[in-house]
Amino acid sequence: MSPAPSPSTLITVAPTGAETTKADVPALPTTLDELIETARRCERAGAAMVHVHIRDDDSRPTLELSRLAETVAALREETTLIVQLSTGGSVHDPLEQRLRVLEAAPDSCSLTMGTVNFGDDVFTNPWPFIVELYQLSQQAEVVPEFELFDLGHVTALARLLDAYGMPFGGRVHCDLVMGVPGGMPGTADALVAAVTALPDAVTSWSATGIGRTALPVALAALAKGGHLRVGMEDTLTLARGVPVTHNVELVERAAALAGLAQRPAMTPADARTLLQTRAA
Ligand code: KMH
Ligand code: ZN
Repeated sequence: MSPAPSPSTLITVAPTGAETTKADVPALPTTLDELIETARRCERAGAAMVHVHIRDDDSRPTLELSRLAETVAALREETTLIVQLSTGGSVHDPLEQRLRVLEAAPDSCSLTMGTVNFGDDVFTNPWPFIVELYQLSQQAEVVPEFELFDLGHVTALARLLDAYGMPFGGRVHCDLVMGVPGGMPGTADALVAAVTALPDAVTSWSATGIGRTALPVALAALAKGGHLRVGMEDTLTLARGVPVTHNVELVERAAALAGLAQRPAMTPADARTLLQTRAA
């Protein structure tokens, strides 16, 4: 069962990710200054939440806690966006470090509902890790966004909620991550199948399509009443041979599509109400 369509669209921007190198894509925001500049522009263009991966001084993915805390503080200072830290990190990050991300006190955290092949790598999310991370999020009053890369992850979400109760805030928000080589395809058919299978407890969902599945997934999500996640973590071209030069281009396109669907971009304040994040 899917929740009723909301009258406006939550746009999440995922500006950096952990997979693309700065050397390959210089437009990727990897420093704190670049991230803040990106977040501010994306907020003005219609984003309400930012999904954050950070990099070290050599632009390599890191989960260093002091840097994460500094990033959360800077984003809070400079924007009103909901700050969501990735607990997925990179495929090379140890589970113990991924569990500690919540110590940086974000508003929200990603929480992937199962292991998935990830191109040539494996994105590891064993059940005991999922349970521990979920319970930590409940204790820390951090709202999880359940990342669903495959139909089996939808079933795992139902199992988690049945066994361990509702998230902090009492809402259940998830994100369909589609088109990862190894996960569900980025097609309208797959999106409908996943949305139809969502547990009744789900109160809102978004979708993101990797690479060239970005547009079909966004259009299908809007048609089904869902929200959108866009950004250079997921998509590096606007069209064949047309590189994204700034994350704001993807947010502007998402906001335009949401407007056409007559479900305009949601403000960060409305998104906080939707997700019931902890009061500042
Ligand atoms: N970088 C991927 C291995 C998340 O942020 O939680 C995992 C990922 C999901 O990006
Ligand atoms: Zn991520």
